[in-house]
Amino acid sequence: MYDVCEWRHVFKLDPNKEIDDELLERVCESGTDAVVVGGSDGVTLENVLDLMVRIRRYPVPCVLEVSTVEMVTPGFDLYFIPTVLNSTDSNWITGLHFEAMKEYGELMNPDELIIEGYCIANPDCKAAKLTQVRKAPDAEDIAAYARMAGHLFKLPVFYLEYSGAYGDVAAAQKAADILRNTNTVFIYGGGIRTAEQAKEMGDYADVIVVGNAIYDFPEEGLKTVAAVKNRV
Ligand code: 1GP
Repeated sequence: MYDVCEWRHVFKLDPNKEIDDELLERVCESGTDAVVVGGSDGVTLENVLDLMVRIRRYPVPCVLEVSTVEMVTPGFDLYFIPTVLNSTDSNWITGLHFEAMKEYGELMNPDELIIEGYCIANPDCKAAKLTQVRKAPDAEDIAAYARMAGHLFKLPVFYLEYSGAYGDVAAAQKAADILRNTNTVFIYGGGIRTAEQAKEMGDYADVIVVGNAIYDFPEEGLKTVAAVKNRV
């Protein structure tokens, strides 16, 4: 069983985006700790399966981040299940989770399921629109959500999500301070394009997520692995 507590870096690939075999090989063999398959729109069982089979050629751990019940399929090492702590729509907090457990709960291996307490901090991103996050949480709000995840609900993961935009480093530092002596892994994602940004956020987050950069700036994106994994 893979231990997310030991991870420092993951790439998140969108099943709704094209990636050629050569770049996929470089991603999977980059030394990253895992490849997460996930996206906010255009995600189908077909494109999830297609990407999973291609990633499976490599020994890197392969994770499905579930955003719809329809995309769930066996074959991944782990399943990350977001619960959006700052959503205004209860479907994204517990509603879809209830439906999934009712329909598929008996078939799921609880050891492979990891709930992620999401705080979506970029209200302009697709995930924010989908989950009805209506305002940007400020640094104090983010600190409170980190406390909810780490101290109150004691979730395995707190995910500070700025998808598409580089986030507030001071807010990440504060979240890291709050989560330091908890069992909650602090994941940061959003707008990391360069090794410098990876290192900056990686100084605070336990794990950084790199998504769009792999498609838009692959050479820079690939350098983010060494930036956090080779930290002394
Ligand atoms: C998205 O947090 C990830 O869910 C990564 O964000 O695509 O901006 O790197 P980017």
